[in-house]
Amino acid sequence: MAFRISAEVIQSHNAKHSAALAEDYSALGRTLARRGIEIEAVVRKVISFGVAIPTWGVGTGGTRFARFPGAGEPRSIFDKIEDCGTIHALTRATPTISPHFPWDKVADVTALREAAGAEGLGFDAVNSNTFQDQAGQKLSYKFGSLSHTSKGVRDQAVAHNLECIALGQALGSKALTVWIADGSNFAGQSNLSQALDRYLEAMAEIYAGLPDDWQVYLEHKLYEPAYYSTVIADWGTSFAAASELGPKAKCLVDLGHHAPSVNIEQIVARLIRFRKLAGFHFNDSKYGDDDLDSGSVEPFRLFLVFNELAEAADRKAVGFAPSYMIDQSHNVTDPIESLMQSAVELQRAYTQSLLVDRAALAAAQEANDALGAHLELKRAFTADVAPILAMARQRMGGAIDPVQCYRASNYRNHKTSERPVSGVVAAGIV
Ligand code: PSV
Ligand code: MN
Repeated sequence: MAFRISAEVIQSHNAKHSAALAEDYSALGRTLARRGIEIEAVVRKVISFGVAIPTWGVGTGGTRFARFPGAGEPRSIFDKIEDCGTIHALTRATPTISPHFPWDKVADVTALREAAGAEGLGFDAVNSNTFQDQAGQKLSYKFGSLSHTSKGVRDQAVAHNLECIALGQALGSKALTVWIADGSNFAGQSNLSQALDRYLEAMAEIYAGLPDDWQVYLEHKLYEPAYYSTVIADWGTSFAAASELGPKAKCLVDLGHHAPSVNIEQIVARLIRFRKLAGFHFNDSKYGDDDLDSGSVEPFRLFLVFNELAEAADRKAVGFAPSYMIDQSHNVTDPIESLMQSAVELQRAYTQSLLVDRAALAAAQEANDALGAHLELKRAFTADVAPILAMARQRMGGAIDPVQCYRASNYRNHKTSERPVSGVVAAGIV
């Protein structure tokens, strides 16, 4: 019988913290009430906030230099689902998972759906992978996939994406995320125009295979593994491609996929304006696509992104329904702890964005009161909303302090004995 962190364990953890939480919560409630904010309304919104866990995130990631696996790592998609279930049980903020094919491919897709269902999890966007060659694969992606010069390779990549849609349908997913590693490493290596033409032609075939109620998310990335040019390098190319493909194609923003110092929140605002914001791959970074834990380096930038989202939600922007997913590489931490904390950080930024006084901000902006407008944002960002997050978790049956409860449960030690090292661990961050 697989070890689980039971509801009783979570409840006895909460019992130790609930009195202090009640005190902090009512103090915060009074502070917010003075600002005209009803704390209960905020908690209700936090309860409805969810972010998808990437199945590849629960295994230890790595760099191209090394991977240092931890004990008790998931050995299969079923182990991964179990870990995702644990994350959700403790945080109550991660009700869906985002699978990656063929990493997560199994013969019996129904078993996968049932395993997730048993953990109370649904499926968010499915991700295709044409950035690696798989065992037994006929043609290589070494020089690209959807934009490859060879029609045979492009056809193979299209077929894989169509298969991902079919798998996703069986799982109850409603979107396909396409990130390609296509690009070039030498000036002159690739015809920049033709590579995009070929990508668009191949993507049109994938688009044609989308069920009526599906969307395709185009994920751009500035560099890596191609270091001179990337076919879908930026949000501009992504936006143009999504526009040409049609209304079911939208642009996914992975926070790490931009040039340093790029104003990501402004990109988000633009995509909302043009009804092309698909959603996010959340992570944080200092230098590039570092894939660090969400909110761990630049929480203010994360807040500014959520501020744009809250503003759009507030004015009921047409076509605004972004998907929230995490995409991180956990190299030196227990991935479960990192993912729980990341979900909490995302909830925190979301909650802070709800505290912005939109009318006061608009008035300051209209009056060209630059500092006054900025202070409206800072007031919301500097609020300690931890009691709101903890209260939301407690009400949903989660842990007041997820990491503390997880550590006390010895989950990882239990999994270490249950999951003897097989030599195969499917992680994989590119
Ligand atoms: C590429 O860097 C990326 O962000 C894409 O979303 C991939 O699917 C994911 O990382 C995992 O390699
Ligand atoms: Mn990503």
